[in-house]
Amino acid sequence: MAIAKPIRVLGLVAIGLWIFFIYQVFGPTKYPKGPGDTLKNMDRDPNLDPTGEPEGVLWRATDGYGLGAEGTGRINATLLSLVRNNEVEGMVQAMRDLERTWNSKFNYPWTFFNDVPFDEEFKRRTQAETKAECKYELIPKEHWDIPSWIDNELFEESAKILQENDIQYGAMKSYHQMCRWNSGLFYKHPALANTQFYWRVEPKVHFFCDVDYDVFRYMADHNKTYGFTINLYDAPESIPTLWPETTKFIAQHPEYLHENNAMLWLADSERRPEHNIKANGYSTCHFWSNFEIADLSFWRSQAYEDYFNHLDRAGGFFYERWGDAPVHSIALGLFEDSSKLHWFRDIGYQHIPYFNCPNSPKCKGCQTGRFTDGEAWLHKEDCRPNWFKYVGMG
Ligand SMILES: Nc1nc2c(ncn2[C@@H]2O[C@H](COP(=O)(O)OP(=O)(O)OP(=O)(O)O)[C@@H](O)[C@H]2O)c(=O)[nH]1
Ligand SMILES: [Mg+2]
Repeated sequence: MAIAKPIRVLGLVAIGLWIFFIYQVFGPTKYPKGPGDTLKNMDRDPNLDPTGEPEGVLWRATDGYGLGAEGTGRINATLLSLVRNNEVEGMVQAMRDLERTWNSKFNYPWTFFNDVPFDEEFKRRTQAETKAECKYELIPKEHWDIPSWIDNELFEESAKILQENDIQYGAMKSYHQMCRWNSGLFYKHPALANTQFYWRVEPKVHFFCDVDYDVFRYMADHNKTYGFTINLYDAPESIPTLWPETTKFIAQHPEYLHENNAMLWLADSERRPEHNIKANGYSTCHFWSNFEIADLSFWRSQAYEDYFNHLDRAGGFFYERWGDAPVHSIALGLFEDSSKLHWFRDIGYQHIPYFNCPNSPKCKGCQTGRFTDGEAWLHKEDCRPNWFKYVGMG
């Protein structure tokens, strides 16, 4: 029996609507888009503007930075690296860059940390790169070991989920240990007991610009707590419960919130709304901590100690892949005066695949304003525009 045409059309429309309905309910989740989700809306890089030195009195190489007793200008600070013996090549390269552009003028000591003893080759080759003193420190077992309350089976299960979500190094135990140590343990090492400031350096990073003042003195004289170069979005799948744990902590300790905090920066949901939704309220914007110049007193404060212990007990360093970058950044954004956080726009820097490239005749080998030499979509990971929006260029 032939079906009349209008009935056939109606039938087809009904089937189409049904498929559309099923897709809406069971299809991929749709997220709102924000300005940071498209490459069209990338902001002009402020690094294109000429970059000078920071304002104010600066300490120069002529102000007492000779070796040993001649180094009266130096303050209590060190260059600091957590590194493996087999990364000696990359370490030597990073040291060579930083010694050439900065430390050969100021002679700050280097302190190297490792979870196993450094071998003779590592010591010999790194010491050969600097006139300054090098110290080689073993991390105490109790600082590096996976804490007793972490369940190995649950870790293995969680690692599978991280891998399914393409979270880099998600299944690598030592990577989780490294992130935890960098978050809440490095500053407890006895070798740093009398140290106030550090500059963290990773193997294989590059420094491009001559810096002619003592950056540690700059931090001390200008009352800065933390200095950064690059600001990035994190993979929300690596930290789904970091913000919920943080809000629980704040509810228990409202007294730790600084009155001039950067909460608006942390909680932004405009630029990349999807990140905020997936990270349950955190924009995922963080200071990229493979570079950090900071005052250890902040990590040693009661607020940070309590915050780290809370996070550590929650287990996310192992069951998720909480990095020291978001952990440090959230703590700074909540407990510190945001005017004490400084963008070192004048320090040309690269850790693959991102750069901080100032516009200055002091820089070589770094294309002014270049953010990445990788795929174009990587530009979306730049969240400096948010920092500038909520806090300023400080
Ligand atoms: N001693 C030691 N150092 C480690 C270990 N895992 C990582 N590190 C160091 O910790 C720092 C961060 O590790 P990376 O492997 O560079 O991590 P990442 O920067 O997130 O990843 P990449 O993009 O591969 O550089 C580097 O300085 C490493 O040398 C470890 O198991 N032992
Ligand atoms: Mg690295």
